Amino acid sequence: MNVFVTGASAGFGKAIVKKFIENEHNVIGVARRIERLTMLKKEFGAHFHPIQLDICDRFAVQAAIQSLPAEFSDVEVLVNNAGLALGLEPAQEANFNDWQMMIDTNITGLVSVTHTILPGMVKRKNGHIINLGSIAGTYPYPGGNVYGATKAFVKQFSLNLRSDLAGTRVRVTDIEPGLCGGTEFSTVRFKGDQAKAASVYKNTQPLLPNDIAEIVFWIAMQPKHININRIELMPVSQSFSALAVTRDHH
Ligand code: 8X3
Repeated sequence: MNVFVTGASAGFGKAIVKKFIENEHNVIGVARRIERLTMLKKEFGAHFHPIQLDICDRFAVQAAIQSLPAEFSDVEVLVNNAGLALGLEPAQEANFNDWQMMIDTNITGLVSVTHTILPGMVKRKNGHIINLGSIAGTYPYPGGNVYGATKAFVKQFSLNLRSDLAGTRVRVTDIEPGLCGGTEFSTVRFKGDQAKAASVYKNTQPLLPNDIAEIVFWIAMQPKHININRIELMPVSQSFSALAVTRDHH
């Protein structure tokens, strides 16, 4: 099977690549950082095809996918994993460039890769798009503003794709994880502030990239007549809290 993974060089992406390679599939791994891709190529060998690419560059996405070597060109599983959160400030204090970057990557990048790969899947009557959403796309939290909204887009886009793809045999799944450690997610969100990033996971046992990779693989390995629409998971140490009530003091 040919599996196309964005954000392949670290975190969930790297774990997903590893899982499929270990199970003797071919993986096309997309990432921006060439030195990391080179290391992955050394680690994974002939079954791994690295592409250095920023998924925000729509024309580069099209060119790269159109020029895939023949043995990698029929993509059966697309894992739209690349994405990021930037900042946790309330909306009125947020940096607009952070918002733009999240929209560019989590929405525009994801739809541009999907738009390029999907027609081939439909033509071959064989394909599975697995999107990485988030619990943030369902549950609002302070500072989640645009990040959560991009993940709500991913969720609804996934469900809407299913509507359009009725009768094509192409499957679509949205995976919605909660607190997950062992990735660059929080370091990126807090712009390299390691202490702040670490505090997110302090005294908890978060989900780990391998947990996500196992689930992605399980979803992709379901018999062809089964579509997992959405799957939401959290570590046991994460749960829900009450709605906020503001009280006036006279
Ligand atoms: C990552 C989970 O809780 O940081 O999407 O939004 S959370």
